[in-house]
Amino acid sequence: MLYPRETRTRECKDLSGIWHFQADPDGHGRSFKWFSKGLPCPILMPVPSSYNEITTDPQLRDYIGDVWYERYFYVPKDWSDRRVMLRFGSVTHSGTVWVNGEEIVRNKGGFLPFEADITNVVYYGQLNHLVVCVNNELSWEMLPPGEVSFHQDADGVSRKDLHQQHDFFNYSGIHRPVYLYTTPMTYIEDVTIKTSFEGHTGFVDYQVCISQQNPSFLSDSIVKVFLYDASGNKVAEGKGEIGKIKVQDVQLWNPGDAYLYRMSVCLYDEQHVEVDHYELNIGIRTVKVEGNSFLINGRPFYFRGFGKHEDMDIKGKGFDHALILRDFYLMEWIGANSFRTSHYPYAEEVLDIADRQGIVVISEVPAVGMLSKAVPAMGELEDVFHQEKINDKTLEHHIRVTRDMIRRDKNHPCVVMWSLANEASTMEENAEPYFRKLVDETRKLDDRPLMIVNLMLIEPKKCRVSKLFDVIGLNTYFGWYSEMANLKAASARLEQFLEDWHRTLGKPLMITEYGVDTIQGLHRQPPVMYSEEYQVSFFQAYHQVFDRLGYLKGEHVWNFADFMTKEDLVRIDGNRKGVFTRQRQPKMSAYTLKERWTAPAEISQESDGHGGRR
Ligand code: GCB
Repeated sequence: MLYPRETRTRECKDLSGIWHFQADPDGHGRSFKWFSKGLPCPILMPVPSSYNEITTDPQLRDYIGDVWYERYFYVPKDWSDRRVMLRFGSVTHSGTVWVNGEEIVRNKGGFLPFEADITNVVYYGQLNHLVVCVNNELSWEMLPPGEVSFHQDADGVSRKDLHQQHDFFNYSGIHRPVYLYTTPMTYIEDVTIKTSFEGHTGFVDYQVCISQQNPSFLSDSIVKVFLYDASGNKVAEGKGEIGKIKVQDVQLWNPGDAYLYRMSVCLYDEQHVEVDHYELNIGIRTVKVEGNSFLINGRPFYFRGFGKHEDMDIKGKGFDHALILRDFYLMEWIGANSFRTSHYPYAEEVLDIADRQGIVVISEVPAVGMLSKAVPAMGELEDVFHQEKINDKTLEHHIRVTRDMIRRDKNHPCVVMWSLANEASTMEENAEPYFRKLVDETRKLDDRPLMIVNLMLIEPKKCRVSKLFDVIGLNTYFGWYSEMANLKAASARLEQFLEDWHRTLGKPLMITEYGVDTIQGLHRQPPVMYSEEYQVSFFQAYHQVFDRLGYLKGEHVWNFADFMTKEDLVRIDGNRKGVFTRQRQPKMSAYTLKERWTAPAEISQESDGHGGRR
């Protein structure tokens, strides 16, 4: 799916701003036709943003059910000869959209874009009425899974509760930008590229998909592709809908040293008049798992960085360029070279910046909480892969969101791997056919390595699923959820645990999570749990083990920054495992990581500046 961009033939209007908003606890909206009559008692709400913490209303913070958004917009008169599209970056978790009273699209899944063709629904040169009904309920047939129940309030009113297994707040609303954009009537629908190189020559295999609206036009149309270097010089070109272009003296996209070419795709009619034009940045690089190595451009890569969240004060999961850039500058400052989009695909704009900054990304689908416990490292697990919980419908949805994520992100050089689940109950018998089907379907779509992220409670011999994947992520909390306050015992457990996985699987392993809750400003010497000193000691203890073992492919700390969760005894105003506070200021441990991740002696020769660690 192409990101909406302005080009020579396309225009774009950002509908971000203040919209009308109304919660609908009694479910009146549909029966009273709010989609055509308008919202009866709206308040003001920013878009994009989560709605939960904008007002002071406690009911809205924890609200479960339908809410409605509304605004008016103009479509310029001169757009009447084009195709007009309405695109939502994400609506969490489900959305139904009406324009001028007509339903135009429904979407399920809160972390990927969806769009609708509204060419024939809008009034040109006049005001148009846009209404969106957003629902934040979860079920076992969605990702992340969840369950809605009802309770009676003291005032006798029945309200909905959401039971969720994942550890982040159920922020809801229109989270990412809403765009109105045009394409010509016959248009470039999709572009797919694959890159490679041999010696100093780069190759870009491309495939351009043209809309099927006008078959007679198609037979005579011509596609041309031009590649420009970073200084704007044309370096290569190709002709036809499918082709391979050669780039002499190629400059590769490397972690920490991003080089982007601009690809310009042009569609001409039989008179050689340009009909459509689209542009994207591409990076030429290869990714491969070979034996026990993770190779970028043929050289071993060691992941240093974080599991993150899209999360901030007030806006919740609302898109914010300032916050995104702050995070990238902090990652650069601390010496991180990568992050995982735990636990859902992030806004595509984040990937654009990672492409430009040379930060490596593991993109994850929202498959989190596919197990029976909220704080996963504690307690016994019950089976969830069965008819009443994770079933064929869940799998269908899982495959669909994986496909949508790949369709959106496939051309980003920063994305080097797909993570298909975080901490699923993979020791269950039924988990194996589920993940086998998912992996088979995913491999048909893209050849990037596939990762699964495992729960520390599951022993390697009992995991029925890891064998299907190329890279295994391990989430490890010895010294926090077990071996509490005993880092010696924690190190021993960690070492034993990793050795066990290494021996059993013989596949590349990386630590996808390790961390401890830490209250900024709480200092204790000797270190005690929740103090900044304990977080530092915990990282030091883990790093000694990682370095002693030497075979890990990476270390991703949990978490980049403190983030909001649902309320819980072990969640003090959210999850405090951040190395940075929620306001993006460093805790003590940030300096420990910075020292480790920026120390020149720590960069292995073998990886040639990729940031490898022996
Ligand atoms: C995990 C989960 C993550 C939690 C984290 C924690 O294993 O993957 O979503 O936030 O543990 O802090 O408990």
